[in-house]
Amino acid sequence: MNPTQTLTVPAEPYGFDFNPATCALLLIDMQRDFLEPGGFGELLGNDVSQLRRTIAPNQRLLAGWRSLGALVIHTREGHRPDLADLPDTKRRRGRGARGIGDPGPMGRILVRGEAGHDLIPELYPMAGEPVIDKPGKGAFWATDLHAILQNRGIKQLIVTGVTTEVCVHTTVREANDRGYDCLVPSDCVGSYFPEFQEMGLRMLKAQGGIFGWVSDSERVLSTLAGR
Ligand code: C5J
Repeated sequence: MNPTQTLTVPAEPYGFDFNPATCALLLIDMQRDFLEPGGFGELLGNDVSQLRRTIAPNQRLLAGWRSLGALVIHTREGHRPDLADLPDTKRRRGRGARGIGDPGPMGRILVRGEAGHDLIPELYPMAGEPVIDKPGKGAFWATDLHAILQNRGIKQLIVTGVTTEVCVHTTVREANDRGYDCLVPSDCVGSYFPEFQEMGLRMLKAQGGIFGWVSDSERVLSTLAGR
């Protein structure tokens, strides 16, 4: 990687200038319980195909990013097995028959170490790629993500994953307040709800990019290929 090379990805509301040496690809919560048929997400009545359409674009983007030798970071939402890091408010929220820590289709729901908590095999981390275990929706809250990014000299993030309006949005907002520029490729983020997908993306880039930029995986990969 050329540490001085600035690339520009066509994006909305305007081109996103970045340098892969100081930009990380951050994949949010591509976990089996959210994406796989038979997981917790589907048990709640959600249509997992809305999230699964993000797998192939993420695979292509991840392969392109890895080929540069640029930083890749993965996150997982979940809790300690004793649930000591689970706020009572989050445990009670939803009033569903089954909640966090209860037995689910792929082990205890959103508990670290359980099968459903793991990342999907299609996007599994490679050796050396940090995996951030986060108890909240945002990837900065109660994690060492900011320290890792600072230590690596990262100034910008390409944020992908699920779900658009929850953990992706919360993370982009947290990143924005900490001084990172964020680009979100629209085909690499997914929501169970099409209307939230659309509005979530519109909110990110509104008002001149109030939280960041929106593009897509093809435009990012074409920019990398033409460098
Ligand atoms: C994520 C959620 N990852 N929707 N979690 O967005 O609860």
